[in-house]
Amino acid sequence: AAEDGLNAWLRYARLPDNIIRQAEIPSNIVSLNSTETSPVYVAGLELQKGINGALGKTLDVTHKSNKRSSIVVGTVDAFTAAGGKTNAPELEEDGFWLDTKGKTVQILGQNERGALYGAFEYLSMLAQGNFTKVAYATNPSASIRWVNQWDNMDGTIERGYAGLSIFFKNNTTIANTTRVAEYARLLASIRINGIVANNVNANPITLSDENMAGLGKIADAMRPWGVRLGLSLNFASPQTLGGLSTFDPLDKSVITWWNDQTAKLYKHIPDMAGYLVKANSEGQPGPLTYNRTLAEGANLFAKAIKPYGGIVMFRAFVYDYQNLNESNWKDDRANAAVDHFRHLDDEFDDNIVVQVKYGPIDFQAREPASPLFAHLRNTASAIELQVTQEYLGQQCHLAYLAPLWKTILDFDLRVDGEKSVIGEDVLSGKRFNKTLSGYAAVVNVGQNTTWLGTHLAMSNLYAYGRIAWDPTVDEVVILQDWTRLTYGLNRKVLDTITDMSMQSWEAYENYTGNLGVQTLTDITYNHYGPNPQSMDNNPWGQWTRADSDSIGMDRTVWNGTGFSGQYPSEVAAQFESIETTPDDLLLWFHHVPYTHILKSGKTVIQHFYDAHYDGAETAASFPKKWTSLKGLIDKQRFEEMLFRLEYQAGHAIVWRDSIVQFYNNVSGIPDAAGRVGHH
Ligand code: GCW
Repeated sequence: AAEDGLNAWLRYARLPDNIIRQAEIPSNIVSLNSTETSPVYVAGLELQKGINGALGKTLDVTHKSNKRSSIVVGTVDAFTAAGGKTNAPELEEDGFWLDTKGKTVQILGQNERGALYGAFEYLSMLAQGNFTKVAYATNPSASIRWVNQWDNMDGTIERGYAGLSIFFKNNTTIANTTRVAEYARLLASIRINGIVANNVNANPITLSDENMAGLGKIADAMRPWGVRLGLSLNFASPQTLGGLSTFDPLDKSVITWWNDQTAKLYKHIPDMAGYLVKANSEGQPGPLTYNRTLAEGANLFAKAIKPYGGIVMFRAFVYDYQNLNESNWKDDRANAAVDHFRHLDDEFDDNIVVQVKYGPIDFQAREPASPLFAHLRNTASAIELQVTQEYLGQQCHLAYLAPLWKTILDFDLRVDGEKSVIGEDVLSGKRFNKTLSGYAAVVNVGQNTTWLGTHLAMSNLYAYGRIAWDPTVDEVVILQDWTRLTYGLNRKVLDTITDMSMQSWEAYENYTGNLGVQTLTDITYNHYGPNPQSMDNNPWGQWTRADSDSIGMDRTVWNGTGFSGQYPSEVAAQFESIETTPDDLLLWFHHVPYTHILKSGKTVIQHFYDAHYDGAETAASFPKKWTSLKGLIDKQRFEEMLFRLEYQAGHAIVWRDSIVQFYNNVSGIPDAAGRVGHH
């Protein structure tokens, strides 16, 4: 059972006989590369394993084209060099061609990684009992499709909810890389091509000689799966690790130090993907210490890594919490990213990618899209999503997040009055003609045999990969592919998991924080349970400005923090006015009385009350729905998930009661339905 968990959506469970009978599968597999560590080689083995599991057929794998009807996997170039004929069109990097129409199934990648992706695509079809004849090419929406782990060198994981690190322990790398390779296999199957394994709050000892060698082994374990390793850097390392007197990015000795470290790293990891840097944020060191710009800081690494073809992911999550003061009506952490980066758009080297959290604050249950995407016209950018449910129930609550991510990716920033949808236009690189751009997601899998700590949370990791490849694909389609691959083809299982998952994010928002006020969770410590008090007068700048009459952050230009003015004019005008701000972001942009009437016709306070009762009721329905699947899925997963859902239903009541009582006390306004308050 543990092994099933580790296989996640790559279980290849045996299909029912009546479905297997419909399958027409060639009798052998040809993998056009015989080097055991190559992606095409592992693709051959994966095809063998998957077909054996799902269809119960054992196919040989050979490495030379033959006359028989085969499943051929390889690059287009290798295929044509071996005399193969194909209708494959010109492909982009990592793209592939899948043709199941002929006697021979062609799985041909632009590169080896693409061929491997094609093999997984074919297997995904087979494992879902889908034997339709297809012939199509697919290319990624963006070249950067990475995950970030926030793993500490001591083996703990910052905001990790699934046990200890699979990469590090005792301040060094884990010698046994079995789990690392298994993770890389999962990532490859969703077309992720890079991973930063260590926390952005980076420990300088990551770069010790011993650790560099260990990182080399980690990269080796992932290479066959086409997943390249990147590393988070600590800006002060030249001083703290290197013993220099400074870490000034313009100092010659500092530049030399980083060049030397980079050269050493590339000896161990010849295909290292790049660096990730969190600078001058939440206590992390950075260039501002020396009055150098963030761009000067980023360019230091960009220049060091350029000769090796690496890139620098430079995080836009830069804010100075020591200078935030809630009594100043204009102070607003949401302004920080654009304030820091808007004037630097021409200053970054071309191998730098600014990595921007999806919203201006921090992975909240509801945020408007970061306006920074509209300002980075000449600088490559990537969006940062969070698979780990830091503010969204920490995998103890079911929350399928693709619908949340879509609110951002589908948002049209209207830059210069032109269509500028974040996913399909901006992150694809099309809108501003960029070659580098894409996606990063904080994932934080751990040693738990479910990877994320609980079974249904894995739909988020799966969905992330699918969306990074194509942000226009429907979130229900993704969810249902994942469900069939993970739980089989039973219709009731499919419908029930779809129903629960598709309600889950909205339910979570309902029983936590509504109308864009943020999650109302404990902000100072663990970001988990309800603590609306903590959402004001905290130094983190995550505020609601709740008092006895009114609530919300006034982020207008005319009277507030000016944040709405960071958007291009059409969007700015929409958010500037209460009338045109959607209800679900009202309190994000405006400070209003509790008695303010929403577009829905309810007052703000009554909406709070009703939404909390609705959300908790939805959560209460989950264990019942799940129970209806008894006997339709295996006992272990059934019981483990039921335990979580029952807990969630209870915790949703805790949330509901804490929040409604709090605002009832603060406002003194009774609940029209008489549920809240002292009776
Ligand atoms: O969401 C906050 C987290 C921190 C995290 C930080 C960041 C890694 O609470 O744990 O630090 O964001 O993204 O840098």
